[in-house]
This record gives sequence, structure tokens and C-alpha cells, in this order.
Amino acid sequence: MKWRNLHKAIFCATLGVSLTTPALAETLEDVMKARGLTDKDLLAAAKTYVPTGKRDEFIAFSSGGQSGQVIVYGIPSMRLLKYIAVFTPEPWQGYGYDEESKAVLAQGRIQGKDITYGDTHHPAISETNGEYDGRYLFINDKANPRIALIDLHDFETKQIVVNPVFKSSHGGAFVSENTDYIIESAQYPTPYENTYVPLEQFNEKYRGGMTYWRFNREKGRIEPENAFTVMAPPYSQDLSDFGKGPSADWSFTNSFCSERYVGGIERGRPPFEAGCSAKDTDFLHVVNWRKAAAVVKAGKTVTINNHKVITMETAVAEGILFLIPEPKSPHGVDVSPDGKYIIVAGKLDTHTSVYSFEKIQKLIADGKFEGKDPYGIPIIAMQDALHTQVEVGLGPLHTQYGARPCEAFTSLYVDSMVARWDYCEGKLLDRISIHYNIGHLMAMQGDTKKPAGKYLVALNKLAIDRFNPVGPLHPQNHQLIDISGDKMELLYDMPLPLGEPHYVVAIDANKLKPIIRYNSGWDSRADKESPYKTRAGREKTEKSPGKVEVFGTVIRSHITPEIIEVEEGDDVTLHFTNLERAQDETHGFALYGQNVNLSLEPGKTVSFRFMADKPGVYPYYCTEFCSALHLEMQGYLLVKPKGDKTVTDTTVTDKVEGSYTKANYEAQVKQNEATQATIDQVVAFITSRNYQDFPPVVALVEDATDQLNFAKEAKAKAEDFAAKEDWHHAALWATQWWQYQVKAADIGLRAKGHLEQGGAKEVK
Ligand code: K7E
Ligand code: CUA
Repeated sequence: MKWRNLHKAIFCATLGVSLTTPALAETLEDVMKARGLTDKDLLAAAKTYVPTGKRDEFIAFSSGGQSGQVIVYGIPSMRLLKYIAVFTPEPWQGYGYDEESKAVLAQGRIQGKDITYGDTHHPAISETNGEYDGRYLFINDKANPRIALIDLHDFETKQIVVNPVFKSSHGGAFVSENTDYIIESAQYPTPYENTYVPLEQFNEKYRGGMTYWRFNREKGRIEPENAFTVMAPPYSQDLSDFGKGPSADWSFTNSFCSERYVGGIERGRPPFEAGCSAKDTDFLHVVNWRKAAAVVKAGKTVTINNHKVITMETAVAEGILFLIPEPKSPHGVDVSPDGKYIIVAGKLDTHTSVYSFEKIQKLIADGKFEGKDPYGIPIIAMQDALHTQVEVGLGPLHTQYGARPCEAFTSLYVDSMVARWDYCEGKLLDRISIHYNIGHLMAMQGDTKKPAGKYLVALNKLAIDRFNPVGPLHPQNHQLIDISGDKMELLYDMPLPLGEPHYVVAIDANKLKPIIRYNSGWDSRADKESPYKTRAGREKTEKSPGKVEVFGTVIRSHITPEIIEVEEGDDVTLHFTNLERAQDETHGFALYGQNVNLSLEPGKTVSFRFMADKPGVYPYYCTEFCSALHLEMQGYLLVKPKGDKTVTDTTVTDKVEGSYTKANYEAQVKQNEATQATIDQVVAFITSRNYQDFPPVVALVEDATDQLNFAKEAKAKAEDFAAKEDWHHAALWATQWWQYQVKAADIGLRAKGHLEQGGAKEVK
């Protein structure tokens, strides 16, 4: 029995349950036995399990790899929360289907071509004083050198900028400590101009470089007109990082082919991989971006493709660009939280190399260089700039930082391990095996000035046998590791079924403050009031020869208009505004045969334009199960043949519905009066509490008030028809009056529940 009590103690202690909890029908021991769980499993489960209704401590933003999206999940539960559509159309969010988001995607066109995917690698959260501020997220596209901006107030992509001089880019997005700039370095060297240059001119005409995108925080947008590029030799620049604190004015970018090797097996040459790893070292590029920005301001740039470029000659003359050898085939370059060290990991070296920023500065100030590269860029001797080197294992790639002083974690691709080590003392502390072949790793806020420790995620390149098989294409595996103790402990495997994520960033969940609804009539993609905003009761259809424009609304449970008539060949634009205020009352809009699915979150206005080129009947409906009468949230688009003069006769459709009697009307009114009594009770409860102190309840009350006003209008119409003894219409409107009451009651009950759970107080 001792054994069983131990488990109970562990379980209860970690879950904060009292030992006197009444016995469950099934004991913990039974479950463990049945499922073959060990003590260790139980502890891991208790550390990661987030009970129903509870939330995660950290929010992770993961690259979605080739899916061109961002994946959001919670830590420690590893529950998926959202995919954010970025470079790729995504119908659930209406992204790439409504005209407003098509305009965002169109910003990412490359030389006039639509690019409908991205190869996302590195997300970066905006920073203030070197700490995540939770306002914006940036992510790069390696295949088509682009940076996207996501506003974390609504988790939507707002902007895509295309690099004007590179043809691929890897070392982005990383932000300076106050998000003045976002860096994006080139990867594969190419000519800056969009022209053909033979490979024989590689050394002379092909170039790498680092682009610095200016970010305007007030506007919340990247300013391409204020971006600039520091030209660099064709060394295949790789990852980058900005300095922090003492090194904040500098940025660091490494490179993996300073051999400037050009492969071509079909030309009888040894392949790229042989030529690019021939030398023992490559070059760390050290850039004074603050000085570079001043040089740009002083006009000492050349203009290529309408973009300001600092040439290598200028960079050397102005003391902007320096090189330091770094060990074989480097990959990650990561600045320590205190900004004093720059850690580089070389894939083909077993060490991490810790460079001292202070030493680098002194060497530059003293003009102490070991020589120049073929382009005249001064080279600082590696031994002079190194603080220490630590043997961590095979295939070191990326480094993150923990909450303890001098604590670093480095991923070991070849060893399939994570190494924990001390970068001040230069000693290895601990290692843990992962499954399998880790790429990036990520500690909570582990690339900021204030790492939060606690957890680490290993982003493994291979899953192999870790999950139920799903065919030859495997999911990726993000493994959660507990780093709070002296020994690292593996806690959880999460399959990620969307592309190959490269890097993740995780922020304290309390730092995120997303909205729950938009201001009414909001164009979320441009973040301004939509010119097509439509209020309740102001829906209209404007027709001119060859053109139809509909200004409609959606609210539980109808789309207005419910019938749209156009003529064959008409250019049709639909605008819809979601009138809801209640949390999570999203409506969708899908229309037969036009490749459209719109997402209308509360307050949002979206548009869709298409050519009505084929006569026919096109049903449309709401795609979100939004109320008990969701299926009735429908309508018809009628495309009449050209020249069709049939006049719409509503009496015919009325007859289709059948006829209602006085008795029907009176029965409905009776039901409505009973419903009203219920509503009055709920209203009395809410108004007797301090509901004004609960913003979500205030929103619900506003919403319910709207519905009650609609109910009042429908009631008046019903009574009008009743006065005229038109029982058919009187009964129909009485039913509609009841529909509004039901919605008001539903919202009211939700508000009441919220107040009860929130411990609202009675007021006099
Ligand atoms: Cu895959 Cu940062 Cu693009 Cu390393 S990167 S793994
Ligand atoms: Cu709106 Cu279903």
C-alpha cells in the first residue's frame, strides 16, 4: 500500500489536491497499471496538464515552415491555439479570399507574380528595452525574401515587404532592442539587379548583405522607404542577431560559404557541399547598424532597385563592417542576455565559440586586424576576439538562454541532444537526449534580456517512430523539456502537422492583450474603419449598368440581404459587416461556385468581388455554427439571364410558405409574452449587480439591447398587420419578434453566468 500512497502523494501534491479528496471509483493506481505509466510519466503529466478551463503560462509562436503560416500554442500544455495566415491563403480566416486580405497578400508579389506560399523560418516578437512587449510579430520567408508583420492585438497579418535586392534570405527576422529595425540577411548570393549575370562573375557581381527594415511603432508598420542594405561579399550569409545593452548598436551575421564556391556537378565540378566546407573557418559579420543608419541619413548610399545600399567600400571607410573567422560551417549566432557575448555554433565543429563584445570593440578601436578579405574588409583575429570555446557535442546549431546567470542551451543536431552549459566559466553542465536530430531549440523568452527559464522546446527535424504513423510525410516533433531543476527532464512530445517549423519564440501569456471584437465596421487588414461599414437597418444594394454593389450585414441568424438579384455579366461586390458585439460570435459566408469563404468576426467588415458570368441559382450561407438557427442563416444569389425582364412577385413566394391564421398569431404572442417575463428576470438580475465592472458583460448587455430593439421593431410590425387583420404577416412577424427575444435571452443568460462566476456584487 505504500506504493499506492506515494503515487497519490505525488499526484495530489503536483496538482494541489487535498489528500482527503473522496475516493474516485477508479484509482490512480488502476489507471497507471492499465496504461503502463511510470512515476516519471505521472510527474511529467502533472507538470504539463492544464485542467479544463485553465490557461497556459506561456504562448509560443512557431514558424510554420513551408506552410507559410505561424502556429500558436500554449506551454506547458502544448495545446494548439491557432494558425495565423501569413504568406499563404487560409479559408477559415478568410485570408486570401476577402478583398481586404488579398490586398495584403498582393504586397508580397515578386516581380509582378503572385506567390501563394512562404518558407517561414524565424518569428520575432517586438521588443522594448530588449524585452518582449507583446505588440507585434515578424516572420521571414526564406524562399522569396520577404518579411511579414503580424499585429498581436488581433493576431492578423497586416503587411508583407519584399526585399528589393536579395533573391533569398535566411537571417531574419530579428529585432533590435527597441524594434527600430528588423534585420534580414541574404542567403544565396545573387546579383542585386534583377538581371542575368553568368556564374563566372560570381566573385565580382554576386553579392550577399544585410537589410535593415525600419519599423515605425507609432504607425505599426515597416517603412520600406526607410530601409537600407549593407552590401557584403558573396559568402552565403546565414543567421543574424542584434546586440543588446552594451552591444545594442551592433548586429551580427554569420556565413557558411566564405569559400565563394560555386558547384555544378553537371559541369564536372565537386558539389556545393564539398566546396563550401573546404576551409576551416567562415566569417562572422560584425556591423555597426547605428552608424550605418547615420551614413544612410548622410546620403552616402547608392540606389539599386529604388533601395538605398551602402557599398562595401563605404562600409569599410566608415567603420561599419568587420569580419571575424568562425569555426567550420557555422549556423546560429546568438547574443547573450547581458549583451556581452556573441555565441556561434559551427555545425562541423564540436565547440560553441563565445566571442567577447568588449574585446571586439577594443580591437576595432585599436585598429588591430589580422588582415583584409579580398573586398578590403578588415578581419579581426579569432583568437583575439574569443572569450572561450566549449566542447558541447556533435553538430551544435542554435543557442538559447536560461534564467540562471551565464546559463546557455545549445542544440546538437548530430548527437540529437541539448547541452546546458555556462558561457562565462566555459563549462558543460548537463545534456539530454531528444528524438531526433534537433534543429532550433527555444527557452521561454530565451533570446531576450530577461529569459524566463522553466521550459525549453526542442524543435526536432525527424519524428520517425514517435507518433502513430500517418504515411511517408511525418509531422514535426516539438519536445517540451523541464529546465527548472539541475537535471533537464523530458516532459512531452507534440506533433506539429503543418510544415517544418524552424524557430519558435515564447512569451509570458500575461504580456499579450488581444482584443475580443473589432470596433463596428472595421477593416481589420488595413486596421481602419471600412468605407463599406453598414449599420443595422441601413443595408442597401446599389445598381448601375453592369455593376451591383451590396452593403449587407450579418447577425444571429440572418444575412441581410437574403436575396440578391443580379444580371448575367454583372460585376458584383458584396460587403458584409458583422453587427455582433458578443465574444466569439463569428459568422462565415460561403457562396456556391465562386471560391469564397469569408470570416466575419464581431465588428468586422469584409468584401468580396466576382463576375456573375453564368446565369443560375447560387445559395449562400453562414459557415460558423452561430446559433440554434444557424442553418437558417442563408440566402440566394440569383443570376438572371441577360435581358430577363421577369418582375419579382413576392406574393408568390409568400404562398409557398403557406398561410397563417389568427389563432397562430395569438399563440405566438402568448409565447412571446412568457419569453419576455424570463428576459425581464435576467435583466433584473444583471442590473442589480455591478455589471459595469465586467467589460465582457457590458459588451453582452449592449448586444442584448440591440436584439431587444430589433424585437420591438418586429413586434410593432406584427401588431400593425394584426390591426389590418392580415394574420399571415402578423404571425410571421410575431415569430421574428420571438427570434430576437430568444437571442436576447441567450446573450442575457451568458452575461448572468459570467457575473455569477466572476463573483459580481449586488448594488442598490
Ligand atoms: Cu532551420 Cu534557423 Cu532556418 Cu537552423 S534554421 S535548424
Ligand atoms: Cu452565423 Cu451561422
